[in-house]
Amino acid sequence: MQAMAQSHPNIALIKYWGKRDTAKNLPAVDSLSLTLGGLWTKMRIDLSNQLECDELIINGVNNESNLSRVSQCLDLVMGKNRKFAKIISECNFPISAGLASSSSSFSALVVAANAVMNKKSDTQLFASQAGNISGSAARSLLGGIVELKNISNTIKIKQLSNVTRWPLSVVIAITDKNKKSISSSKAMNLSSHSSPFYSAWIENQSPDMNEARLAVKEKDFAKLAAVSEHNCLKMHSVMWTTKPSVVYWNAATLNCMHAIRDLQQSGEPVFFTMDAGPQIKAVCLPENETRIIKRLAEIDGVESIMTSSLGEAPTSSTQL
Ligand code: 2P0
Repeated sequence: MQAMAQSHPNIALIKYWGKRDTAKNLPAVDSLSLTLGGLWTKMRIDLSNQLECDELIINGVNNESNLSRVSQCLDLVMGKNRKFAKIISECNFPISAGLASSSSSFSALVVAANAVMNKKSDTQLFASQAGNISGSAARSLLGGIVELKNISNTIKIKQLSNVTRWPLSVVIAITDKNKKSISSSKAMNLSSHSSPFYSAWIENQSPDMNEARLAVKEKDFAKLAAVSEHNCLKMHSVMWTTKPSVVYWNAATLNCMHAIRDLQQSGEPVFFTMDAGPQIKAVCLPENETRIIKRLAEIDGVESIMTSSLGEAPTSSTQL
């Protein structure tokens, strides 16, 4: 039996940083994200009686370092008595570099694993399974603009806007394709124990969520820009004040931020966000995308540019 799934990564505008339950991987705060249609992960699962263990191949290369997390995800969805699987993953963007590859990878894996078991599609269940392995992956189960809420001992996801209601573009300036120095999981765990700003971060998330939700409802770009940049810089302040400090930015990241601020000064509707990595994402309106690409491409240290409109929920197919 074989199943394939394709899923898009998402970037949070109102971020998740820290867990309220590490065993269940439950986030400490609610979050809000954009699903990125231009970026994708394709995941194929082949179940076989011939295999003696799981095998993982990412972009054509055997991958040992992510195998245990992938096997853990398959155990969660399929049960521990499952057959071993060959998992073949393909991604059209750099992985483990702050471009949310775990969100597209684990959402695709959960969808493919359920498909290979012939399980009926269940977005909330799939989101909680994906979230159990990677907090951000839960949000990739829906397209457009997505909210993740903490509900008692689980999470719920909700689409706030579909891909056509409020089309937004994301211009991604890649400033370093290398693997990040510390994983998000490890870094956020350190932050929760050592940053003096961590408690303030948790306490102030709810007003940011309310503001962003309202901005999406009203399609108010300036409102979404202001709260998103504020929330992003607040998360990075928590990272910077972690012991030892977690600094994902490089010089080009900062230069891109200044360039985006200059564009804002000249009246351009654009704003920045950065995750656990040095890449900068500029959110803008589709009609202005070309100008933003041109400006960011001129900056020293920008290695390449990717662009994305909003993307849809994952898709899957099976084969005997
Ligand atoms: C987010 N990030 O909301 C935030 C912003 C990175 C910075 O969710 O520990 O790799 O596996 O649940 O899913 C990092 O994502 O973290 C993350 P884990 P994950 O997108």
